[in-house]
Amino acid sequence: KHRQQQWGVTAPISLDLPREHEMKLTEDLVKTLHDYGLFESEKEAQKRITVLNKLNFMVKEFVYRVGIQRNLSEQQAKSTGGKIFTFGSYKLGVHNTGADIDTLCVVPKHVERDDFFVLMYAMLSERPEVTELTSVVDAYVPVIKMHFSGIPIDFVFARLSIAAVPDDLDLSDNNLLLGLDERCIRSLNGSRVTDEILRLVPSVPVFRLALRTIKLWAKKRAIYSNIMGFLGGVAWAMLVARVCQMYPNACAASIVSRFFRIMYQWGWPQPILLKPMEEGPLATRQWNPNLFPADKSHRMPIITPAYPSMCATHNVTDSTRDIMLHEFRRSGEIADKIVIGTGKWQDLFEESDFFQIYNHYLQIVASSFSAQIHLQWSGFVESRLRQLVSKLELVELLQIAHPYIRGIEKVHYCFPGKESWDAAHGNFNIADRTFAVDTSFSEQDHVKSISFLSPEERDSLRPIYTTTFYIGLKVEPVTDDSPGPRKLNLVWPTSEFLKSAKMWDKYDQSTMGITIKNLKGSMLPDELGGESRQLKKLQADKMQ
Ligand code: 3AT
Ligand code: MN
Ligand code: MN
Repeated sequence: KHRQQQWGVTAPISLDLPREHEMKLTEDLVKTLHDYGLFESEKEAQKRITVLNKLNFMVKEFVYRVGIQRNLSEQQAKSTGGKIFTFGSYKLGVHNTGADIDTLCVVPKHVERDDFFVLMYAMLSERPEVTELTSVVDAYVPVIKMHFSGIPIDFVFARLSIAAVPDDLDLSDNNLLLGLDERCIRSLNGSRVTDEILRLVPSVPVFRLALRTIKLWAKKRAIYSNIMGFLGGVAWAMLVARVCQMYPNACAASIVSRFFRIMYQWGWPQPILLKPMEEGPLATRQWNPNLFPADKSHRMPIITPAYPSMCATHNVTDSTRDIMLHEFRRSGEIADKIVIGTGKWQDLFEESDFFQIYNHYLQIVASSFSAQIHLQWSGFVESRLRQLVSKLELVELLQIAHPYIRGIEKVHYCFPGKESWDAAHGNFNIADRTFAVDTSFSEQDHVKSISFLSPEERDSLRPIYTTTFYIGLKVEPVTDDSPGPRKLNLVWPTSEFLKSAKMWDKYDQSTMGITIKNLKGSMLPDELGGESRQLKKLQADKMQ
């Protein structure tokens, strides 16, 4: 039976039901995703449910205890409720094994934000199941982070202006947002957006399978990262949801195979909307390119469906858009081959060759003298890289500035003095005392393994933490119109970037460092491809 309803802002492109070979392709796709180890075990799934039940119970206890503190009667305090909601990949039903559960704590008006970060935090710290408990109170969306029975949890908070939070509370009512703190609105909207996406797709199981595929693809192709100017989880979810709306009866294989061409041919910067934008009760502004110049500058606007609607992709730059369009086109061709049977799903998940394709890279190293400082400092530098990319885009003859989606984290054990200073400035030739940062290894394990030094020498070693980011530089090809030498002038963007990084209010030059170098591709560290590039070149030379 055909679904007659219109999903989204236009009529569907096709109401066709899946053909037999499309069903077969979908089966193959499921098998392939299993081969990549994407799905969690039944046991882990069960554990997540247990953990969420415990958290929900703790939230009620928390609301009750604050109620008693605020002089509510026993009876009143008990009846004020409180509950948790989930959002993110777990709620969408597309989480991989080991993924976090993004969890929202919703409380009635007598509970303050501080109570969450003090009393709830204390209650969690008393639980034997809770490890790695930290809080980030001053973030854009403040959060308590922890592992609960080994499951990573991001715990955010929203206080409503109602006296009680009943178990059947529905967060979709826009009026719930009235009179709330900005941070509470942002926290609520994580959950409201996820709920809306699920409500706006014709078939949730088809959507889930297609989204799992696209997420794996985007990670392999190194274009999954909101912070670096590509798309994050929510934006990819909205793109897949939009294609599902266009083909309400299609199976996952057909959604995936059409996804790439639709996104390549989309008339960007025309926005992707899952439904018409709503008017609402708040004074907060919504995305509107006709009113706000900043919104007009969005290159690939993808608009969240819950009021107040925002653009989830304001970080996209000219370079990252071009890179994504290139990937859409490339993968569209691969998908065609899969559909006609001359390719296989694995071809879609080929690793990005970022470290092979550019002749020049910028290497940005953030360093610190302690792990704790480094977490903040490298996070800050990472959040600033987009600004560097935007400035690079203005350099003459530079066509694309391509940021790699991840920083590479290392710890170096150095002798104090010159060696330490060098390391802090991005010069390490101490490979045998350098380690990739890995949570299963402690500093003690590292130092112990440096067995070629005497115990006294080992005692004097000091760790230097580094995170190294890369930006690939594509120079305009030589043409008749623009012949001649290609010399890029990167002085202005790089010096501006260093200056602005050092303007950070917590910057301290005695414990933190930052450097930028321009590297030839062949000079990349071996583990990133320097070696294989040299091999390739040797082979090429021999052939001639
Ligand atoms: P994973 O399966 O966890 O990798 P996910 O889509 O659940 O994928 P996250 O857990 O990172 O991704 O994020 C879930 C949601 O939390 C997405 C967004 O609504 C919100 N969120 C994440 N990071 C930030 C941030 N830095 N600022 C504001 N909101 C954020
Ligand atoms: Mn998550
Ligand atoms: Mn998270």
